[in-house]
Amino acid sequence: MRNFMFIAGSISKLSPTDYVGFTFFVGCMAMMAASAFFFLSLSQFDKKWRTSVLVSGLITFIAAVHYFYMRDYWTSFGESPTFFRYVDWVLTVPLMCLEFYLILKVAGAKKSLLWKMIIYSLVMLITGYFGEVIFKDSAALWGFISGVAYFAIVYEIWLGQASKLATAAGGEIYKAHKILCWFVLVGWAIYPLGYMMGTNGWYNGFIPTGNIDVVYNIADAINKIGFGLVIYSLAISAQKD
Ligand SMILES: *C/C=C(C)/C=C/C=C(C)/C=C/C1=C(C)CCCC1(C)C
Repeated sequence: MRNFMFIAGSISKLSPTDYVGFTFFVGCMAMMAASAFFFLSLSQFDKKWRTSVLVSGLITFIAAVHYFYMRDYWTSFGESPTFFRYVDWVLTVPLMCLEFYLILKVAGAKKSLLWKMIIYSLVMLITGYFGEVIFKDSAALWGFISGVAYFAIVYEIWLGQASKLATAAGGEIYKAHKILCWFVLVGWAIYPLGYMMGTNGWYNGFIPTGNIDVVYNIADAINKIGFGLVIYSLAISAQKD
């Protein structure tokens, strides 16, 4: 009994009134469930689609592990686990760029497209981290630079090379690409809103205040699981052709 109590005591407790901690907890469970779903579905796909679905599972799995630690960090210290958050993003966002490349490969996507998107995403995240953690006094400036990199990604997939490849591919690939484009334009736009809630800048007057972690947690669930499901449905429908 004593040992048990020791173990229970050493795991930081989630208070029933801690709604922020609750979103970390639910986020962790949702990411774990999604990973199991994607991994267990792998054997039904042929080689061509297996990699894409595998990457969907890796994205939610990496997030599940980070959410496990972020929940504990939040309940232990009552502070935003910003470092873990950005480590998670630096791993998962490039994997989401990889998903675009993987589905467009059949239409002749080149490695250079993949690298371009990965570099944009890293610039977006590293400058975001600078503004949120290291150079807080100039958060608005770093957020702006990050926003430019974000729009470079939006441009690339909606109007640039990636969009031309999707049009050339046509059919199910075109449809899936379009849905992923909407995720990036609308779902990813939640993040800069969270950033503006949590940092000081000219925007403070008209951005509602609230908990930044709740915003990021909701955005992660929508984007990581949603993205994976789009890839999963594409794999299902494309396999029938
Ligand atoms: C799974 C995690 C995802 C899809 C994370 C995406 C993160 C962003 C799109 C973050 C964007 C930001 C800006 C556009 C400006 C302010 C700083 C950031 C990093 C929050």
